[in-house]
Amino acid sequence: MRFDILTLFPEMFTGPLTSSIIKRARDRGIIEINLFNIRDYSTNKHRTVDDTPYGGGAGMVMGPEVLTRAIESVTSRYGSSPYRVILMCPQGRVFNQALASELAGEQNLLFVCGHYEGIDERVRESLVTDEISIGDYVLTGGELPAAVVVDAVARLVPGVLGETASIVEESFQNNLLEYPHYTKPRSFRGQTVPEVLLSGHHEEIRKWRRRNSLVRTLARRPELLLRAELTKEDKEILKEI
Ligand code: 4GN
Repeated sequence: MRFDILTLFPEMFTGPLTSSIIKRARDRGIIEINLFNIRDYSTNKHRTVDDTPYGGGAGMVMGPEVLTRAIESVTSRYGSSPYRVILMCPQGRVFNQALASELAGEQNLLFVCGHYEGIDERVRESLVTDEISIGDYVLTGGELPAAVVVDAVARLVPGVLGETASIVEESFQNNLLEYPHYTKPRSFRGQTVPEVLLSGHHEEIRKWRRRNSLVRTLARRPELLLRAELTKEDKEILKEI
């Protein structure tokens, strides 16, 4: 799967996209990530990419010529393969695990990271296919949101994660929060590991984990339970709590 990113600050991606699991996946050729500097598509002598807004007001707007040239240059680079052109912006569809799975089914994603007050509306209308927000807050640019989406989507690409880690995924996709985890030592500063986890009784452990997932979800994110697939046993547990 290929991720292309249009940005004014490619260096903002170096940390998150050259470390850990994403680095390994890139090195192995499972995913490809390319960064393009929007400024390279400017044709004027100061290489500017923004201009004052029609109608007046504070701030600057990223103009349509440079952005259009940048987007079309990237989407035509690899023949005519279909592209989702994703603009990261606070007005977009709120990102979640379901949208991550949807995007993981694509071959090519192009992320456009906006700056200043925003981008010219005509680029949105003609070239952007998706507007995505990572949550209800405003950042200085779309770079950190794009890195978040790339990471969440990349880890769903087959081969990027090992098998054990993918279980975490299933758990969230079923709209339940994870149960608590423990490792050695058995006792740490007076806090002990729940006895059942040391017992070796697989069925008891499974029940304890399920119960704790349900308790946690009910306490912290009750709205998720409405979308979770619950067994009769789960419903009994919830009633009891
Ligand atoms: C996306 C972009 C927040 C998000 C952004 C978000 C850059 N802030 N919640 N900032 O996903 C105006 C034009 C703000 C660019 C945009």
